[in-house]
Amino acid sequence: MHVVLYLAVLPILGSCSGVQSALDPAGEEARQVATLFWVMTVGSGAIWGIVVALALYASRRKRRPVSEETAGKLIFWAGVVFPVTVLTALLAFALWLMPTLRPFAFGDFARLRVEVVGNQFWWRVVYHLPDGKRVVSANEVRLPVGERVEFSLTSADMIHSFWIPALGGKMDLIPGRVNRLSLLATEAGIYRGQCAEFCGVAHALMAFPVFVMEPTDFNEWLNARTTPSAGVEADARGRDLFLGRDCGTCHRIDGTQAQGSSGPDLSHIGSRLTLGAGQVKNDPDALGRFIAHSSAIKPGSMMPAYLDLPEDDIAAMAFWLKGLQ
Ligand code: HEC
Ligand SMILES: [Cu+2]
Repeated sequence: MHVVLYLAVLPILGSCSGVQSALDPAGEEARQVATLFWVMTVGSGAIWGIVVALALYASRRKRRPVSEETAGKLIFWAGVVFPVTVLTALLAFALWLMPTLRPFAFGDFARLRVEVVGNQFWWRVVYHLPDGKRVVSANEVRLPVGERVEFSLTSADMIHSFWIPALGGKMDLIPGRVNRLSLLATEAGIYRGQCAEFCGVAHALMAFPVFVMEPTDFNEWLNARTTPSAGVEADARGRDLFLGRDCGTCHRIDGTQAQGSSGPDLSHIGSRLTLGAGQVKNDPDALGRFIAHSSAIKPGSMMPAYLDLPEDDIAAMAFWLKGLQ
């Protein structure tokens, strides 16, 4: 019996920690959500325990009729005063937690604005620096630890939802509208975000890694992305193949004539952790497989297959792309 119970709670406990857990907060907003969760859980558990204990007591004690006056008092205190007090206190507590979850006075304290555009089934991520420069990336989010960051969220097609459970609550990305979210990451590390609104077949496969970095590392990373990757000039064959096909109609690579925007920006693709919005580890082999037939890795992917390309052409392209660090 104990073994069965243990096995039953394991998966539940397993989700309490890890890279995508709201109960393992690594940010200011997520910590507040977790606090609210624990207060609600412990509070409702305690009330449930008291009610069950009273019910057991009432069903076991010797039956004696209760006077009308006692019954009236019981209903007044336990049925009216108690719930009203508890619910009012909980509401006040939840409202008190809310203002910091809501976007207000962004300009005052957010140095960095990150624009996220949801696409079927990937994320465009644009960093707007204080000096007006823009850095375009995709499918991963990098943030400095200890600094408040403003997100502006919108969508190119369906309603998506931007959610990094370890850092804060979720917020919808709605076509034609910009939603704002403010997050303060407090612990460096690698976390995971996920689309949290059904947006089509590959909705569940629309994730992204989140890197919370030391501010100096973050600035270094960002600066390196304001210029084309050093790898752009390397390996003429892979580069010629990429530019010779139609890849550039959908993808942009800084420093080349590939300037498409209906697919993820590939300017520094080689340095990204994953491919296909968090689906597979980014290595030359996976890159080749993704180029040849992305929907074999990610069913529903909106990128056409290139099954006609010879294997060594694909390998050359993958090699060149991996070099775009
Ligand atoms: C019709 C537009 C289109 C064309 C043409 C196209 N792609 Fe894509 N590509 C996409 C889309 C859309 C995605 C995102 C797929 C997803 O993850 O859902 C993508 C994803 C990728 C990725 C993974 C990027 C990431 O961050 O995960 C690579 C690499 C890639 N394409 C390479 C190529 C190459 C090489 C070619 C040419 C041989 C090419 N693509 C042609 C639309 C296109
Ligand atoms: Cu989505």
